[in-house]
Amino acid sequence: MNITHTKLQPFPLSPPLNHHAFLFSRKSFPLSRKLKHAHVKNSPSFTSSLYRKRTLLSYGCFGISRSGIRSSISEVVEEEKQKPALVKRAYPFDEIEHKWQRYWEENRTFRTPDDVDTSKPKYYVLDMFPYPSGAGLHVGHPLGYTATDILARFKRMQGYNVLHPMGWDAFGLPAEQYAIETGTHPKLTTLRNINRFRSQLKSLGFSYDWDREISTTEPEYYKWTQWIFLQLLKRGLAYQAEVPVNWCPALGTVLANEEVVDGVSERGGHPVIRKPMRQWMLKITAYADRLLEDLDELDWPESIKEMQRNWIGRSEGAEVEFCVLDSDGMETDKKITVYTTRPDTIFGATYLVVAPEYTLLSSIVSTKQRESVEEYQEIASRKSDLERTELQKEKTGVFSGCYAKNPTSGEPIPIWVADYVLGSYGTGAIMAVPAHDARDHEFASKFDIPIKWVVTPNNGSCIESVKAYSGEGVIINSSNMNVGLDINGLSSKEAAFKVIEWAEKNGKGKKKVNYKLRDWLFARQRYWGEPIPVIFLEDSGEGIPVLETELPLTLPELDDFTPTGTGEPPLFKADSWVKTIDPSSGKPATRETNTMPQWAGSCWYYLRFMDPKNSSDLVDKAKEKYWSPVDVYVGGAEHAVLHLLYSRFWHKVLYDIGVVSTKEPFKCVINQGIILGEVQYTAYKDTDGNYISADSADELGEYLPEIIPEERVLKSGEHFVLKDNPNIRLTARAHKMSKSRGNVVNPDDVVSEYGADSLRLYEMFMGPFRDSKTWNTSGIEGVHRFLGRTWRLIVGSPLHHGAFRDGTLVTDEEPTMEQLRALHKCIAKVTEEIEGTRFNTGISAMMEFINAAYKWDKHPKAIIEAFVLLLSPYAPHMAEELWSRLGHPDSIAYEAFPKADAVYLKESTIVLPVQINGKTRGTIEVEKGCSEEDAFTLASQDEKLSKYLDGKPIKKRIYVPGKILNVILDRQSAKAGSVQ
Ligand code: ANZ
Repeated sequence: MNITHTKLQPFPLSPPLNHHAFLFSRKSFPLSRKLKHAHVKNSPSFTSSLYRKRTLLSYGCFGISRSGIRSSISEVVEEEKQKPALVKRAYPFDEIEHKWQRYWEENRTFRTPDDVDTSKPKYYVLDMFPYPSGAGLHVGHPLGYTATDILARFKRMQGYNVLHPMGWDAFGLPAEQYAIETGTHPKLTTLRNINRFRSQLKSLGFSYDWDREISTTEPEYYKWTQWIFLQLLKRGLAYQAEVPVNWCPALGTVLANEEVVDGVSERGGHPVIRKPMRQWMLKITAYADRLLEDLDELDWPESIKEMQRNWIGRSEGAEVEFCVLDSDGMETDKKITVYTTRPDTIFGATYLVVAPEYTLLSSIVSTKQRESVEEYQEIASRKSDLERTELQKEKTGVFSGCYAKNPTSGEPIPIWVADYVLGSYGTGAIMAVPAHDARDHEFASKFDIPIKWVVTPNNGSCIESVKAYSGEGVIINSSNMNVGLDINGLSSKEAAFKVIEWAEKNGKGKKKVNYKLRDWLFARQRYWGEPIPVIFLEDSGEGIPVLETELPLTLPELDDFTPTGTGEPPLFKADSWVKTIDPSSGKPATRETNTMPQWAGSCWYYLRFMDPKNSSDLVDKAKEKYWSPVDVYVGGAEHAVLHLLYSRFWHKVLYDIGVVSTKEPFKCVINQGIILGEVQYTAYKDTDGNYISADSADELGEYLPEIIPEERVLKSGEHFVLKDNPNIRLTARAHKMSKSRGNVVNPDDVVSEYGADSLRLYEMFMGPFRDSKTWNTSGIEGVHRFLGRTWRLIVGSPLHHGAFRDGTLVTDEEPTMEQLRALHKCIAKVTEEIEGTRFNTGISAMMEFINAAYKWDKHPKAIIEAFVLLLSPYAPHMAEELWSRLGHPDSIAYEAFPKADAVYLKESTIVLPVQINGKTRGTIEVEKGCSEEDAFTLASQDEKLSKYLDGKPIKKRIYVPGKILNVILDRQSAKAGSVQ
């Protein structure tokens, strides 16, 4: 196939976001007061039993009645006196966690076989795979990963075949920048980072099928990324165009949008200009309608769907031609076609604006204005689209020296050049209607251009004002019978329709649908990316796709990653790789030296997980059919648009060519909330060093802020104040975790301090999964205590030497009704909350259960086993250990998840008010269908009621089942009795 360098103008309107913005530093975990306390508690001088006592007592918050605690407090205090100090944690999580991680690894417990029994239902739960940054894992990662892990484990236990894989989105800028700075090959950096990420993830006990691990940087993987590119090329969906890029002359390189800050390079602060360069583009616009329509059927957050709709930005309007006039005011054969969504306002178009990069501009500009126009073009070339279109930005522009004719009014109107019109949208030219468009109004006012009012609000009020009226209404001042058009008195909608009809009839224009969506700029002038599989014949420059049989086209080794200085990508330096021969003609050729953007590899990785080792196909058809679509896809909201839109686009192309069987890749998408750093308290001081209360000044910015440690802070009502001076109010704010603020929490530190199960549980317990949440170290202590309590309930207290006994304390008794009720209530709640991804409230249910269980004398095995099963998706290490101690030789991972039995969920007792002589004296708890006799017996046994009834003669009893028991005493015979 031939590829020629065509000259096309589209380019993305908005800068691509940094795909995986997980570039957090690995900073040492800031020891909060609470954590330091934990260190004290861990010190050998602190006795085990004292710690246990503290832990038990501190569980007041879970509502335990002390009398119900199996080991009473007095026993604990006794133990405390007798035993040496050895135990240093709530339960031996470190031994347990390593042991079970090893077990899972050795037994490949979470391996999803290649040939699963497809008669069983499937569940594909996927995390947005990370960019393995040098900073290692951040506590934000495990939030989503724990949620998906709970879902994966839960579904396995419900009998589903579960696909729960993990991999690395490992091409990208940071590794390349690091290579430029240190000379370390990106391959090495990437491998090192991947190893670190993998071991961190394993230390959190996630049940990934590690046999399916993939990295976008592996040739076996990117062979298929390149293959997809060739399919796009075959279908005309990949093409080349001259598009403006960020060119930094001083650095001699093209910069990514994220490397340009305020018009200068992030590194070195050198000026950056927009310069047209040959680029690969993908025609995502060809799929705009389908990408829009198919959103409706997805179970995604409404906010993401709306963002995608806005990004695609479908608008309906018209293209209308304006004829360019010569210096004598005569019509020429040059035409300017504008795109407008308001054809109803056409009589009010008092000037035209063309973008500075408008291709026809140089052919219409007058000699007198040429110099100023070129100067203006040069300045505009340095601005980003975002800067140009900012509403608040003062409008700039220059007259082209030339006029066009308004086809409806017949009047000559000036043609201006202004950068608030973008070359990449619509036709790059607009009809400006200053009376009804705010930007046009501002521009016309500034440059003294006439403003003509053509729409009046429906109430007919006078509209001429200092501001544009941009609403719809009734058309005025819009009739010209010379051209056969009169829209006066029509509504905006009717008028728009009539203008389009008129334009189509008179060959002046047509109806037009436009999209904000731009074609996707699919080339980077970078080394660390997938090579684009195309060669160019040296003689003709003709582009030829690399044969599919030659894929993967591997990235050549390179020692020098620095820019070439000419704008050619670094791959240009790999001379022997670049120079090649076209296999079909035998002619000398050169390879494409641009690489693919980081988005490429992440567009289709979810498919490869279904069949990661397949060397002859991207994915086996039957496997794809079984596993597609992804049932739940969890990740950050920062990928709401680009990643999710690009992968939907590729998926649709793959659907069209029969590689995939579903129209959409991700059935349900969930965004986890952001984790903000621990709350920071700030006090403010004036220039004399005196504290100023935060509520006493409007503008705190003038004062000197001072971070106040938590131990110096007191909560006073809704506010926080200085402990030693409560008149001074502080500000309390949680900030995004960042290296510069020093509030980054490292999961490794939390794991070594409290264990992975505690971290998992804490991240789920922090608040609703989708909300942003504030990190709070004392919160981990809370869930850690809960796990410790669970452990001690089942295994018992530590022995005198600090170790825990083998086995458990469970008994073989039949469970009581009360126990069964508590258990089934917990099963129902935990199940419902996992299914609804409300993990925090699922944990509360388990905490309630443990509180209830502490009141029981005996803990039947049947009850405890079921609880351990419930706990296992959340705290899998502890659950495995307890399960094995309960006598089960196999992993808990595939045991059936308990089912709530409705019998135990019915509330069968009621509270019955008891009256004595018509006066309510107390209540009794009775079975729903309780007889009068039983109710009376219970009332007479009740401590409070018995004193009214004891030995007293009864005249009659009034009993309304389920409502009331009224006992009328016989006063007469009581009196008579007393006389006798
Ligand atoms: C005349 C007019 C009158 C307009 C009026 C608006 C209000 P959306 O909805 O975003 O598609 N426009 C067209 N091309 C443009 C470009 N390349 N750069 C900047 N602005 C451009 O917006 C379409 C409207 O935005 C068009 O309708 C055009 O201004 C402007 F009372 O035309 B309108």
